[in-house]
Amino acid sequence: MSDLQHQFVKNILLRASHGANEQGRGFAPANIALCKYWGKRDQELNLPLNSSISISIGEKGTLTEISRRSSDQFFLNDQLIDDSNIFSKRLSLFLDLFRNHCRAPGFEVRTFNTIPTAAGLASSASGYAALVLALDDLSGWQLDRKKLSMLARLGSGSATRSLFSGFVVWYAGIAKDGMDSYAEQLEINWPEFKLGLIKIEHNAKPISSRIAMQKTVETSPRFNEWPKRAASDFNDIREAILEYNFDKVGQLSEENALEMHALMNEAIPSINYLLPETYSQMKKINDIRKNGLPVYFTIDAGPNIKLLFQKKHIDYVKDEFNSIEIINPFGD
Ligand code: 2P0
Repeated sequence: MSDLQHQFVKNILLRASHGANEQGRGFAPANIALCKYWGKRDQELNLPLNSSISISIGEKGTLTEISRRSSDQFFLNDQLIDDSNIFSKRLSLFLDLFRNHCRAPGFEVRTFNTIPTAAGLASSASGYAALVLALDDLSGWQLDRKKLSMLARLGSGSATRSLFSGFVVWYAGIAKDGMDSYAEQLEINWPEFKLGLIKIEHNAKPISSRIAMQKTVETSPRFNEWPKRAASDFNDIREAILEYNFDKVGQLSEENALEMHALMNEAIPSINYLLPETYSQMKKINDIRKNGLPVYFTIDAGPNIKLLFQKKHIDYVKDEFNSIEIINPFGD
């Protein structure tokens, strides 16, 4: 990891408390962006070009336990991960930032994903968020969630938002040192707001989201339009959430996702995560809406669809989408 990243961590930990537990534990939920993060203004500090908004998915996420060891050992759902694995390498590099601060040459990290494997949800967001919570517990730093969100950001941008439940905003910030780019929760309780995961069968991702994001920034001819568009979506979606305006949240979120995918398609070479089945489900959702039922979708860097709907329509949604997995971000 770079000097810049080490300095950033040092700044965050400057006034942290010090304790030492045998083991640290943390849980963080996965999150789904309604206003997408797509593009970085700084790759080392993972600073985004635009602010984003997400919804955390309740109890589905990652639980992580961490202990000090002489060298690194990582387990995923009780399976030892080979240290040549890309997941291990990225984790080791991230932990390099904390070895001195935690007085540990190595760490044993045990990660358990409670995200349904069939849901096709990325686990890096909840993974890095749970990890910084576990590190904080191990070392007794007692950092607030805002600071922890900034540490998680160094692992993965979307992890910034996984330190909170419910609706979460991640401010892009403008400072070069990244100290104004953090997440916070919107004080909203909206049990009517439901999500449904529609899994589309597929093999491996054609390209990682990190690379796809960068390629879009570098080669998509219209990418210069995105920061302004995303800034306006961010304000409008946040306002719609604060007004509990479901249709506005749904409409704007769907359009925001479609624009992100359009920009990826226009990259050179073109990037397309969507499969024929994704398009037919999108059409189905559109048709249902034309018939008067307010259902919307969002899609991330993969072919799966996340349906946005209201509790009062749950029976209809379950009938229409047989294998849908219902998520209750605010409980039942
Ligand atoms: C998001 N995605 O806002 C967007 C929408 C995917 C589509 O953030 O390079 O794994 O680690 O900061 O967070 C996925 O990208 O990228 C992502 P890095 P990340 O959720």
